[in-house]
Amino acid sequence: MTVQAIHKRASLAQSNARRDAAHFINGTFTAGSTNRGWDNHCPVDNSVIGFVPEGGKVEIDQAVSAARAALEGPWGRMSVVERTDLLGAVADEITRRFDEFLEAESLDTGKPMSLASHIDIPRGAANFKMFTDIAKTISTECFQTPTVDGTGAINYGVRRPKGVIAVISPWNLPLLLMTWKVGPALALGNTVVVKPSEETPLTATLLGEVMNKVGIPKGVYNVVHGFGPNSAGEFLTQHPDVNGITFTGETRTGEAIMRQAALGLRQVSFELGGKNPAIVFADADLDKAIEGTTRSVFSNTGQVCLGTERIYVQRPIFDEFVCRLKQAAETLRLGRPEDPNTNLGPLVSLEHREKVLSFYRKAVEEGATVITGGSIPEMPEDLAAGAWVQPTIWTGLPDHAAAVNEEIFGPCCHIRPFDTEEEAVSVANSTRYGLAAAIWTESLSRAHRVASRMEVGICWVNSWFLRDLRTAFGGSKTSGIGREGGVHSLEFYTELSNVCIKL
Ligand code: NAD
Ligand code: 6OD
Repeated sequence: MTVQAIHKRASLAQSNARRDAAHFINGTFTAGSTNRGWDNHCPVDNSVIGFVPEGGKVEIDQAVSAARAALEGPWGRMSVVERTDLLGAVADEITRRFDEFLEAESLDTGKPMSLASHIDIPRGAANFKMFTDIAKTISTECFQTPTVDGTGAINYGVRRPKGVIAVISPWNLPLLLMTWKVGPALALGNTVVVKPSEETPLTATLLGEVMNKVGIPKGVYNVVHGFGPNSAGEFLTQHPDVNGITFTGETRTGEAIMRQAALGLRQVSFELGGKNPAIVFADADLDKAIEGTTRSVFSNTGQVCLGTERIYVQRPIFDEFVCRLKQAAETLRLGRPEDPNTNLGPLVSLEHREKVLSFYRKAVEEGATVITGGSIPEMPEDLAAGAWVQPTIWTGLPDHAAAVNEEIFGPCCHIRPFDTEEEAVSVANSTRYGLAAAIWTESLSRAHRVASRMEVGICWVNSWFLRDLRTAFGGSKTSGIGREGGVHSLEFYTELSNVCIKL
């Protein structure tokens, strides 16, 4: 969809169609049996956009049984070519229904359509396409083994699907992050039960229609809505017939899920929180550093796990950097998702805004100088009830301040000067998180040197969120367990067995 087409669209608020969500179990949409659920609010204006049923133990049992049966039925018997052809069709169908996915994602999250149409929805399709290519080219190791009788043996590896995979996904990039798990899981022959975030149920539900349309067998892709503790999330991750749990979300939730996964010793793959640094050296191309850092701090209203919340700038360019990032932040336009001039949507919910604002208050209590922002912006009357917050920049906080150490997940950052490369590396690495970092320098030697010392899963140099889906993706320290992406996804989504044949 072009930006012009987006511009012509009727405003989301004017489209009164309700978007009720439903569970998708064994190829059928259902409201389930609990008679419980919640209203789904659009964070743009807090309007109710539909109802979401809450799944309980019954729905989780049904979904896991359907996933198990599909594994042992037609899906399990398909050749890799048949399977990946179907998943290629899923990608094509997402692209064909691009506008519906775009509208659903914007309704749930409030994010600008210009952003979702470049990132979220195309990646939803690409996540299926890329892993179909990987699945078709899997190779395993082979050894010729000497034996005492001289005849020898051959050892070779066989990869089998892991089984029924529980996918627990967050709200910030709902379709992108859910398909980032579902794509490889299905391409490698598994079946899935997805528990999307309670904040963003719509695109996971819509994907059920796509699965049926292209002929994915019943039970391969299941969705059960609900919350985490004592709800669908906990019931799913504790279910004894789930073979693996892949989760993206907060580190603390990861700890809870790990305890749940310990029952029956199920394997986990975790992509968790971050408190990502950017280091800007005095030799950086400042135009590029400002452009890239504006994106890495404020994109998706700061709700990107890879986003920058700490910026370290070498002293000679510190004042100029602060001044120029302030200017960039103040030119961002908050507004409706369908307005092509909007760069910044609301936060995902009023509840999340309260968390972000609590950090805004705390930063001031801890001694921050507020360079820009710091509170709730004035919005037109029709948007005033939405979860809007000002893009915010601080300086002057001590290294131990909460706003410098805890993940805020909002459009905000702290900028601190440094003098030497050694100091920059040390402060950048000084948190319990280790997800991503960005380095801005024109020195190739420095780029290599510093990148190799960053305690993170991904380090960008002179860029940010430049993704090649074949590369390893994940976090170190408390930012994750395991790596996914490209062939690395084989580690979690398949079981590797060794066959030893005596000749
Ligand atoms: P969250 O941890 O609150 O929720 C994520 C999912 O877990 C939701 O579906 C939720 O219902 C479910 N859940 C919560 N408690 C559960 C439990 N006890 N058992 C089972 N499921 C449970 O995260 P969020 O607020 O939706 O997302 C924001 C967080 O996600 C941030 O911390 C962000 O950094 C992180 N994140 C990380 C990555 C990454 O790749 N590392 C990507 C995106 C988001
Ligand atoms: O690009 C990806 O594959 C990915 N998992 C991005 C995560 C972004 C976090 O918000």
